[in-house]
Amino acid sequence: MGVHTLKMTSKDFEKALLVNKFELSIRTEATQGLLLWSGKGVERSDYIALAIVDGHVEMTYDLGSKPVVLRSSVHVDTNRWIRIKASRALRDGSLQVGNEAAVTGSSPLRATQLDTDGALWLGGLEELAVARRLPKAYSTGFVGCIKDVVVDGVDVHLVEDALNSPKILHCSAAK
Ligand SMILES: [Ca+2]
Repeated sequence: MGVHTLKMTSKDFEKALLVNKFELSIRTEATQGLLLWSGKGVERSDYIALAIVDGHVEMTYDLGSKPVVLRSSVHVDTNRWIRIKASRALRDGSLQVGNEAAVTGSSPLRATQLDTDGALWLGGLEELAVARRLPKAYSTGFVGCIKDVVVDGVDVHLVEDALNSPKILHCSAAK
């Protein structure tokens, strides 16, 4: 379905996470746009994010020491469905797009916990101030289709689980 700034979360309280695991399929022609964001919503704090930057998927996270950016070499602005698998365990991140080998990286220094407000955003952020230090793509809403979202091994129901009332356009299944 076409997604515009969905706020997803099961419990709305602060969490300190040691592990994150996200899987989703996207279809888009956009070269820029935020796919997913989880963080504390204030400047200079922890976050983890997936975005399309110049037609490539980037995963970036900051556990409190310094941001890490993992960038896939696969072009995703092809209007074809493609699967994205992104995970982080302590300081180590992994991003796999389509059939490519996973791109990996590691956060420097000692921080190992992602401190968040418990919310997970899909397709954009309502509060964009946090994206100021990041490339413009992170403050750009995603235009395209997202389906089959799995967070920490659990299927996410984009309509039923949304906390806000986003405008959602259903993508044609035939395309
Ligand atoms: Ca932290």
